[in-house]
Amino acid sequence: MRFSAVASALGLATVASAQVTVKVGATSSDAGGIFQFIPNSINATNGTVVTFEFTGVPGNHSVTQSTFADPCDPIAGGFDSGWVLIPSQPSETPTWNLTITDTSKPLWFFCKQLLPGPHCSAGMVGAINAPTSGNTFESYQNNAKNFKGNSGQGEGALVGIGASASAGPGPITGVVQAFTASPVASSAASGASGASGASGSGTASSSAAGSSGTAAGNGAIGVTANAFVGLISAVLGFALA
Ligand SMILES: *[C@@H]1O[C@H](CO)[C@@H](O)[C@H](O)[C@H]1NC(C)=O
Ligand SMILES: *[C@@H]1O[C@H](CO)[C@@H](O)[C@H](O)[C@H]1NC(C)=O
Ligand SMILES: *[C@@H]1O[C@H](CO)[C@@H](O)[C@H](O)[C@H]1NC(C)=O
Ligand SMILES: *[C@@H]1O[C@H](CO)[C@@H](O)[C@H](O)[C@H]1NC(C)=O
Ligand SMILES: [Cu+2]
Repeated sequence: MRFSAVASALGLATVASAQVTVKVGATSSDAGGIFQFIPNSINATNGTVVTFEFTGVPGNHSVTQSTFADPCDPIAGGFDSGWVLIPSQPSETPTWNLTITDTSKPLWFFCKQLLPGPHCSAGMVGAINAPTSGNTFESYQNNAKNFKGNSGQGEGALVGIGASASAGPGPITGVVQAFTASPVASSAASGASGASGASGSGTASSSAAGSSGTAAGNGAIGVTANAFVGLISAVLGFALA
């Protein structure tokens, strides 16, 4: 008796929760290129778990909460997966599970990676429960593409506004590395280290990326015009500082 009561309670809990998958990053041979979330606009109910799959290989992406008006800067109190570097095909694709807790407002997110140019300005943004008129996903993405300079690199947390995670991305094993602090954005020197990262010599990649580090660098060099412009302005910003 007790057993079946527990079983039906579990059964209810399972039925009540839904799951949606969003891919983080693609490859240069995929339609739309490297810098995208697929799908990039979804609707979800309270309790839905959005499973972000870090499928971009090579890739070095994040899922970071922002606002409609300021698409490429982290929102204070927002969620943030941190970066997940995948220089070559991992044995297991890392995921990050974000549970939706408030559907009363749209949730906006972007990739805060600056190497080889800001991914956000290349259009790597996504939305959950975006309206179909007014502040639409398409307007948000256009704002992102028009964003000049570098995306904000502030650190978010697992718990965001309207959605939260109970753990970071995982598994982080083998070739995969996770970064939760930004080595490139704390000062004007960010332009310089961004440039060296873009040339495929990113220092933080160390041994795990060593054998396959060139793959990571080169893959990332599938630079879009936008990303390249971003990189150049980063370097210029440094030179003028
Ligand atoms: C989801 O939960 C939030 C509060 O946590 C509430 O404001 C919102 O109305 C809920 N949405 C639905 C569709 O029940
Ligand atoms: C998604 O949610 C928004 C906001 O509630 C709504 O306007 C839109 O029609 C929904 N889209 C789909 C495909 O259900
Ligand atoms: C995310 O959820 C999926 C499905 O439940 C699970 O297989 C996966 O291990 C979870 N990922 C993490 C990092 O907990
Ligand atoms: C991955 O991103 C982190 C954070 O921006 C950076 O420190 C690191 O150098 C990057 N690694 C590669 C190989 O691009
Ligand atoms: Cu990215």
